Amino acid sequence: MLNQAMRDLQLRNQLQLEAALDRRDIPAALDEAMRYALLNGGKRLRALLVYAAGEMVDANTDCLDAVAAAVEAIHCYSLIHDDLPAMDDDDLRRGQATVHIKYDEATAILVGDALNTLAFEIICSAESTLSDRQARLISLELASSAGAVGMVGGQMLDIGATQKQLERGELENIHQRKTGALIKASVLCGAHCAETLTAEKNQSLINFADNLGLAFQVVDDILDIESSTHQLGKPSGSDQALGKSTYPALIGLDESKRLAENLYKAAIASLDTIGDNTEALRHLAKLILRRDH
Ligand code: GRG
Repeated sequence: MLNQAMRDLQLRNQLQLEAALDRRDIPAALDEAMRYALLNGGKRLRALLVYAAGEMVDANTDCLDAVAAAVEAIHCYSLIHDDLPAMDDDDLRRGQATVHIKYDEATAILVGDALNTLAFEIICSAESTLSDRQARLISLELASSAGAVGMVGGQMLDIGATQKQLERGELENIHQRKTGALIKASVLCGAHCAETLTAEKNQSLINFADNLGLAFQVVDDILDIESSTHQLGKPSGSDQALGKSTYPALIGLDESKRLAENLYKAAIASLDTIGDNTEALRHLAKLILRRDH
């Protein structure tokens, strides 16, 4: 389903991440583990969302490169910490041993910390492509979506909800924060790379990203049941094994599929009000809905 342009952007993002590590004098053991985690696979969907939102506003590609690399660094950190024994305790990610299995827990914690801060170094050192205002806006968006109000807060709620029966609103709140927030930030930060969006179009983009972010997590819940460990590159069925609250557990598999479809349609309807240059965002939204891993 990925077209050639998207494969090119995945590669571009990979090279940007590699260059960000190459440019820094990182202690050898940390450098090796960061490369192991960051440069080995991943669908790079968040980077693709950055480029797609940037295409919509005709943004400068160098600016998008920095934002896409930053977003993937934060995402990778979150996966490494999520896999730790104190959290989901997983031993497989992106088809390979998780960082704490390959190395050790201390290394995994430090790789996560280093990737999280690397993201902001990348944004703040891109002075030739980002204005100070853009760097501030993008840093704020990334920090708030990844931090206590967003992803970290969602993870905390998720841990607290283990083995509990949640109301639908509570589950939506967790999913929006834990996964939706960074997906939304990817779209909005891509658009921040140009300053051409009207307030009305910006709101439509927010609506698109909110719906897409939630759709992503609903699909993830479904895949955890329907896909194999081999397809996912991480253990399938782990949500149920860990007593996690998911949409299929709460509303059933068929209703979850209908919900994902409806969220996708709502996302696309928001793009309809934006108009031009939204093809890449539409394509990615469909990819997120129809993905099998
Ligand atoms: C530890 C602060 C902290 C947060 C963790 C993101 C997250 C919060 C937990 C990950 C748990 C998980 C598997 C959630 C499902 C949604 C998700 C983020 C899936 C992984 O994203 P993909 O499918 O992964 O885009 P790739 O490997 O393709 O980049």
